[in-house]
Amino acid sequence: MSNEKNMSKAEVLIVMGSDSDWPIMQEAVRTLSSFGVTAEVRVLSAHRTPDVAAEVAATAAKRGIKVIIASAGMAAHLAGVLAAHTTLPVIGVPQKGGALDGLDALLSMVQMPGGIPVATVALGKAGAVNAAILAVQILALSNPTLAQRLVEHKASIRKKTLEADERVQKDLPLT
Ligand code: RP5
Repeated sequence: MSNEKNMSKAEVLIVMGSDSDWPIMQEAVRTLSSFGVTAEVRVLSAHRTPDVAAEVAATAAKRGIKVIIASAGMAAHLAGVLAAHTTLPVIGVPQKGGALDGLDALLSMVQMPGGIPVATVALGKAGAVNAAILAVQILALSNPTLAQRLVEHKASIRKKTLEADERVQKDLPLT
């Protein structure tokens, strides 16, 4: 199912292999949104809907998409298949779950053969957030407003970490 209201101005396409990946991938949508970046979101599978996945990847650039984020679990071929059908950068988010709890997805995604890269990030929620930030970093190469928001984002993480350090110092020495 496509979300047509988001498709016209979306610069990032998020594809997931199943709607069971959606709770984690919502973190990517939220993170993009915090930078003011709109995403087109699709559930497409390298195995269950291979024809649609290939078509969506092959036509993404023409629709104005600049970065693709692909997430899947188990034998996670989705990011690689999308990358095979586009010259856009593809960021892969491996999902936890299954008998191997994500190790299968991580290796399936990260071990691409030479020539077809997938920029694979961490498993799960951290990966969904980092995929979104990496997508913003790519868009920011030609968008000074986004570049400035990334500077502010880094400053805010720095501030929060320094505050956490201060809180821990107040707890010491432990009795
Ligand atoms: C993958 O298989 C999906 O990306 C999901 O992470 C996993 C399980 O899918 P469901 O069986 O929950 O639909 O293709």
